[in-house]
Amino acid sequence: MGCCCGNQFKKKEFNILIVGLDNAGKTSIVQRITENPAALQPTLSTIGSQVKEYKFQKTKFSLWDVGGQEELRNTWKHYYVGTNGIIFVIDSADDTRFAEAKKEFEKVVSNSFVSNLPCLFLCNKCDLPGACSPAALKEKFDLQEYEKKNEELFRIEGCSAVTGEGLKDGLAWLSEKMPKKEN
Ligand code: G3D
Repeated sequence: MGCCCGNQFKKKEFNILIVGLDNAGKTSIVQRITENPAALQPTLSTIGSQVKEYKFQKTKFSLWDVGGQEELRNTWKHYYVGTNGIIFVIDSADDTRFAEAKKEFEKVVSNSFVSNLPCLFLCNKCDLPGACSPAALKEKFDLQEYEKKNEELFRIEGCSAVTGEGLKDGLAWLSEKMPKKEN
C-alpha cells in the first residue's frame, strides 16, 4: 500500500541564526550545546560564520554562529533569508555594553525578514557575580513592549555557556516554534 503521508513526516531541519555583540558568548553557547562539555575548547573570535548541527528531540537545527564584531554586523542581514529562528545573545554581566547591544537587537528585529521569526533572547553569563537578571534586562532593553507585540514569538531566557543553565529550555521553546511542516 502506498504511503499517503506526503511531506507531513519529512525530517525537520531548521536554520537558527545566532547573533549578538562580540564576546557575548555565542561561540561558547554553540560549543556547549553541540559538544561534550568535558571537551570544551577556548573560543576564538568568529570571522564570518560557522555552522554546527544539533538535534533536539525530533528537530534538527543548523546553528549559524556569526561574528559579532562591529565591522561584521553589517553582514548579519545576508543570513536572514532562509533563517527559521533567531537567537540574540547578550553578556548579562557587562553593563558597559547594554546600550550597544540594545541598538543592535532593535536593528535585527526591525528587519522585515526577521520580524515574523521566533526570537530567543539569551541573557548569557548568568553564572558571573553581578550578572543582571532576565527581569532586569527586560527593562533595561525595553523589551516589555516588544514582548507584548510578539507574545508568541519572543522569549527571554537567562543562561550560561559555562554551566549549561537555560540552554535546553531555550532550545525546547525554539523547537516548539518551528513550523510543523516543511514546504
Ligand atoms: P562570542 O562568540 O560571542 O564572541 P565567546 O563570545 O563565545 O568567544 O566568549 C567570549 C568570552 O566569554 C570567552 O572568554 C568565554 O569563555 C566567555 N564566556 C562565554 N559564555 C560564558 C558564560 O556563560 N559564563 C562565563 N563566565 N563566561 C562565558 P575568554 O576569556 O576566552 O575571552
